[in-house]
Amino acid sequence: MPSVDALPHPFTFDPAETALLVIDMQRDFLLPGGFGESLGNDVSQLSRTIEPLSALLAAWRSYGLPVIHTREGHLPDLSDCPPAKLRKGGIGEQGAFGRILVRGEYGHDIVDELAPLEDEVVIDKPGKGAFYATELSEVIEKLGAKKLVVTGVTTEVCVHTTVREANDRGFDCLVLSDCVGSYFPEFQRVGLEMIAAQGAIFGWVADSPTLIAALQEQK
Ligand code: C5J
Repeated sequence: MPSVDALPHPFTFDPAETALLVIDMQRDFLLPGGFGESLGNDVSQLSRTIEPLSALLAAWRSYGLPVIHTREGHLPDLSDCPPAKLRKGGIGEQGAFGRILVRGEYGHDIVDELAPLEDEVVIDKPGKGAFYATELSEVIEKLGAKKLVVTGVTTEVCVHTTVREANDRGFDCLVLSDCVGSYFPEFQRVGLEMIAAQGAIFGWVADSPTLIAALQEQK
């Protein structure tokens, strides 16, 4: 069984029972001119994840392993958007890439480099966590996955919320430091430290070349 050199200790996994989760790699968050940048954020802190994530996807797919993508967003009538989230502004308003975080709009979709393949599941989620108000639990159960490799953006928001939700549901999660991103370098550093603290309080942390090497070694 592959073992990844991870923090706080090695992460061992059966590839046949592990799914790769790619969280919210959407144009609205990542592209210059999009929602994220309009809030004053440095999107290069997120876009640096695209290259390692592309390489990981290629490797993961080459073994025929399952990939699940998520997108944060809302129905066009915003009926699934909690009032408190709406009141903060932005959601549903016209942005550079269409209505912000609204399903079907250009900005809501995943960046071209990481486009899901036809047979890969895409989960549309109204919240920060990928389990809340989605079919993710059923999808994971159908795949027979017991562990998750987690990537995407942003580290301290949707990645953290999802990993915490997954941990509470009994899934061990390996978070890949170079394939998750925060607009804030300090949050990236501390966010990763929090995951692996106290003996993997809610997950493990490694980088993608280490995971790819572990996959190749078990060939
Ligand atoms: C945020 C996310 N940060 N995908 N969404 O609002 O982390």
